[in-house]
Amino acid sequence: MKNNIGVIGLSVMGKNLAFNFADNGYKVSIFNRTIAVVDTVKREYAGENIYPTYSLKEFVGSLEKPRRVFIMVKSGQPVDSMIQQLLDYVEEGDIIIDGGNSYFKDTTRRTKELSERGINFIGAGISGGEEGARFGPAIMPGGKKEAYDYVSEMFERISAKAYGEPCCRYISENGAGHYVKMVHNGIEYADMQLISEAYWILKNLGGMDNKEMQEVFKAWNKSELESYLIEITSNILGEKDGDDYLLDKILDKASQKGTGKWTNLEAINLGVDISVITSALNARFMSNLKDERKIGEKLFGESLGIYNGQFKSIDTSTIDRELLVRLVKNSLYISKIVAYAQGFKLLLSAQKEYGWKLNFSEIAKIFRGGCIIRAKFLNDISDAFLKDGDIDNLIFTDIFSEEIRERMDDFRDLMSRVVALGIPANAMNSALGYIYSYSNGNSSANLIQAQRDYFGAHTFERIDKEGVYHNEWNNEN
Ligand code: NBP
Repeated sequence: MKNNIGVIGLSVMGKNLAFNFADNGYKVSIFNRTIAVVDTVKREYAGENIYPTYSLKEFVGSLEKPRRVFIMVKSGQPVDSMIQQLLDYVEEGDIIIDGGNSYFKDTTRRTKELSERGINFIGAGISGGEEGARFGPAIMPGGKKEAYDYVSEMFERISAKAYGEPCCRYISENGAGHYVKMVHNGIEYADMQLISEAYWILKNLGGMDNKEMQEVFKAWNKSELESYLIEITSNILGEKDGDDYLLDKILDKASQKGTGKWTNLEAINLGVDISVITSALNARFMSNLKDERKIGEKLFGESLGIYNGQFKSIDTSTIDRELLVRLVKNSLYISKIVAYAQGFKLLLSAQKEYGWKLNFSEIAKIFRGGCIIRAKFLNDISDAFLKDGDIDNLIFTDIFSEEIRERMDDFRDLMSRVVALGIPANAMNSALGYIYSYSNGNSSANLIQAQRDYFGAHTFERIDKEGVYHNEWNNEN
């Protein structure tokens, strides 16, 4: 009897996905470029459904038709190389799935190239890291719907479940699945940055210690902010290293693997404002300039009352902590709404640009389990898109416009305090600026248009009459 699916690439993700398929009753062939890994992985699995193979020919030959080949190798050239080698063995109608973090344009190209040979290709964004792969990831599959139908049952079975539903839904054609995963990662950057800004404000403006902040985060995790990232933050705040807190000993330089960069470059390409996500990426860049920040502190810190990284000008004993916690909570929640709204806005533009048909309500549902950004309020996002499917922006929906209006005074109050005191909270400030920009039908862009016409005769439209105009500007004014 042949096996149901084959997994190539047995590093962290591939190995755990293979085990997950096996746990769910599927017979899984496994293969890896470095052959020695195959037996090591086989030995790691206690059950029976894992079948080692030692050549691609043996691997492909071991699969039932149409064959399902799941590639989980390093993204980029290794994926192309593996597909190229597989072409010697796979046949028309077989399905190749790339579950890595591939760039969506590569996925679109691969889909086209393989479809010309009669091979089905599915680009599946997979989220949840090692734990997710092993016990239930969120899966965002893109490609031909008919091809997805061959794997849908298996994918849904191995995926995370949230509120009884699988965190796996067909996304749309070609690179759409990897695109949604890319936007997910951008939102993840924003979510993490916003939480770290909330922590920084509570610590420096509120003078709260880690234990006190842990209690705050615990309480928030029972509110509309309930989410995986809030939960782990509360655990992190309580983690001890000897007599001290481990968090206080961790160097403040944030790393990245570059997935947030793609989201930002794509937003620039499509002309979409994702300022909160961009601020989060910038904050990671800035965090790495530790030595330069120390130089800056010597030059500018004194005027803000900052000495040795401490805000000496802030008298935390006079702060109403209960009020502060409320202000930070409401600011964090609005900022979070804006970050997700910006991510979905990018998806909205992408759907027009690339001809996809995206179901935003269903995408929000996928994110509810398995993913790093899993959060209770994704239920509201899903409902909001279900109710207002054609809305231009998530912040315009009844649910979220109301949530924002209710909290806006607190958000403005907090941001005015942190700006005055010199506490950097650039992602939150970007969220506030985004709402401000949306809060006024008028803007200063009339002056931009005048300047462009002045130096480049780029023309402008008028508000008092139709048409396109150029003015002979008077240099002597
Ligand atoms: P890695 O991204 O570290 O890739 C290692 C695997 O790729 C090994 O099996 C390796 O084989 C294979 N490989 C390489 Br490298 N070059 C190859 C080539 N030219 N031909 C064939 N195989 C090649 O593994 P990972 O961390 O498991 O991630 C797999 C994919 O999943 C990546 O795209 C990653 O971005 C994505 N992802 C990872 C996570 C996570 O938390 N790690 C989460 C979500 C998505 P070898 O053993 O012979 O070197």
